[in-house]
Amino acid sequence: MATAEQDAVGTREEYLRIHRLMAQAKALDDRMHILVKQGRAPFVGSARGHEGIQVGATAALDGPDDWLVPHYRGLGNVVAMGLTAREWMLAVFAKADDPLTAGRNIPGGCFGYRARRVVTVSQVVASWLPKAAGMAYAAKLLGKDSVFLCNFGDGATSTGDFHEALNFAGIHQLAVVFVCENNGYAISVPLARQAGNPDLYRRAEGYGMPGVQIDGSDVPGRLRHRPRGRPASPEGRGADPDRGPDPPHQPSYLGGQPGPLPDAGGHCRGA
Ligand SMILES: Cc1ncc(C[n+]2csc(CCOP(=O)(O)OP(=O)(O)O)c2C)c(N)n1
Ligand SMILES: [Mg+2]
Repeated sequence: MATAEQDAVGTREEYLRIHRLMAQAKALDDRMHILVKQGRAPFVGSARGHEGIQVGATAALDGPDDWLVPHYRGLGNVVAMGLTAREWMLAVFAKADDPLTAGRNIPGGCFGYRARRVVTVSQVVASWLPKAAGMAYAAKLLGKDSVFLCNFGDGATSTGDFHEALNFAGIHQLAVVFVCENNGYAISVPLARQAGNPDLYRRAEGYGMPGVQIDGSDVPGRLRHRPRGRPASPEGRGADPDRGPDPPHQPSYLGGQPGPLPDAGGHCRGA
């Protein structure tokens, strides 16, 4: 899309880092498809087409107490949090040294990684959204300067958990960034069968939080919507004259469109 015409909002180093992370996530994801076809891996919840929105959003999560609350499709997110290819493969091949689940779960299905500030992800669609709001509430009560990045799909927006989480975050003005990765399908169910209004980002207003729609492949656009307007480095926090001071706590909602998955209809083998 019109990425090349966007004003640069990040530094050269930041763009290079993001590009490297996106390439790493894509390479790992491609390898997963190969391993599944070879019968050597049981499952891939593919992040294909989601690399931009996942890495772009996560790369802006730069505080020492910031946490990722990922989607089961969030390989790009966890790579951006520092997960290495070796660590991922230890999980895929169910090795005891697997730092995600000690080799006890389907790859990418249900895992957490405390050392990298990755909260445990679940396969139960949208169940992690209230968790993100609850953790942000705890952080607020404890006076912590934490931001929680919570990613989910378009199908998750038709669950009760979605409503409860955003409602709670809006009431308490919690530091959660809800990112909807809208790939147009919940397995085989198209968005038109999930939502009467396809502009999912507009729901944010109803919960008392700002909502924006962004092109999921537009990484500069993503950086423009950093969590709480944070600049790239901890040293630079609060120093950006264009963004003004950060509010202590404020939820926000990004309705991203990463572009359709090539095989969005097939979930378990290569979706
Ligand atoms: C509560 C619940 N209902 C149904 C399922 C089966 N299921 C797994 S993925 C999925 C679709 C989710 O779609 P979406 O939120 O758009 O995420 P995507 O997979 O497209 O990234 C469903 C219905 C589930 N895992 N959990
Ligand atoms: Mg979807």
